[in-house]
Amino acid sequence: MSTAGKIIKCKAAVLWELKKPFSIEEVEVAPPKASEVRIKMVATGLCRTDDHMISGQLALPLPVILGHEAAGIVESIGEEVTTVKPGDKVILLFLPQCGKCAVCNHPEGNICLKNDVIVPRGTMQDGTTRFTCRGKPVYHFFNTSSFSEYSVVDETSVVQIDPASPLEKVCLIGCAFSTGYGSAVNVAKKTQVTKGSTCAVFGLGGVGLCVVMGCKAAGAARIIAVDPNKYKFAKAQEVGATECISPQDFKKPIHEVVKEMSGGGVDFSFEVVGQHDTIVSALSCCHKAYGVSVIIGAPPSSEDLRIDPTLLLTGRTWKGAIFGGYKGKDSVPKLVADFMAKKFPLDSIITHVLPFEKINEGFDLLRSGKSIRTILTF
Ligand code: COD
Ligand code: ZN
Ligand code: ZN
Repeated sequence: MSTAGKIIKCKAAVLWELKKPFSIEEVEVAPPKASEVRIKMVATGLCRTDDHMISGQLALPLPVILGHEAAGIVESIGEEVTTVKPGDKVILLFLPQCGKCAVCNHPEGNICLKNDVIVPRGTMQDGTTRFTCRGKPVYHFFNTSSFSEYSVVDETSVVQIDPASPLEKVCLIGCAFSTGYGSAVNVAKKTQVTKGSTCAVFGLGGVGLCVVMGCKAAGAARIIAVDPNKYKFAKAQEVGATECISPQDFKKPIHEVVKEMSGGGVDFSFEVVGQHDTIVSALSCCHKAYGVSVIIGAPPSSEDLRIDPTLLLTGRTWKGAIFGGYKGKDSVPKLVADFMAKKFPLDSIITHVLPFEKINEGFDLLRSGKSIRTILTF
């Protein structure tokens, strides 16, 4: 019996309070409105950004259904939707591409003005939610909310992909892969990692390892990987790091160590931790005359960062990127095609696969540093 046009009752992981475990609840998921799409979730990754939301590091309305790195199958669509249809395999886009705003119409940049990432409202474009639990509205997250068996997203936040693709792997193209890899190969054409260059990557989580992959794909000769958790080193080497160092093994500041290792500073550095000290270390360790440093992590929203302007005055370039600078609707299907053509691996960063109900266990693994990416399957 078709569920189109009807409320679907299903299981979702609801966050009622900050710093508390998710509670698996029955939720009601309303049918999609005119420009919306309801998706049956198949697989979702657990990203540190979800954890930042649980800890309150980034502000968000509650109760909420988190999750932003996911793939699924379209269950039903609103009457104005033209780019996906029921039965399509899709990836959810936490950065939408409306195709109409100033950013979407500019060749550079991907922060579509319809995004719900920079200052999350937790609602659909019309200001309402499609989730209800125990009679209360539940907020959306990044317009994706993949920690639910069904979710409703705007058409701009979903894209069709190759029907042959394995959703339990390509869900990573919904965040970790694109965010990391794109930061190396895509963030501003002029400063793309160049052949033979030396790179430094701070933070070897799921996203940082994909930065390493991107540096390697772009032809970097040396990739210096930095993380205090040495368990991450084997994976980093597997995906292309040439040297792995822990800040805890040195008395002097880590940026000095990296500068010495690279004969005066690296060509490109990447911050994939989300802390002020590592943002400054990454900037400081790139070459003072021509180094480029890319911020990928976001520190707590309420804190400003102070730096010595001389760091930039001498010629460094300082950049940032969300989702690797990719415009999602245009790029994600191509990245999936590249994965299907075996141009990059995703298996290397998947350390755990768990059923959806074990979501709290999955986050415990992430917090204890024992996992890289855990995939939840529905
Ligand atoms: N130096 C080097 N590495 C460190 C340090 C340090 N001082 N401290 C911790 N680390 C390492 C950890 O050991 C860990 O291996 C790694 O940093 C971080 O990895 P994860 O698995 O916790 O995180 P990821 O890879 O899932 O995500 C990293 C982000 C930086 C993307 C995330 O934390 C973040 O800041 N997100 C906000 C930005 C955003 O919203 N992006 C869009 C969606 S992801
Ligand atoms: Zn993410
Ligand atoms: Zn737009």
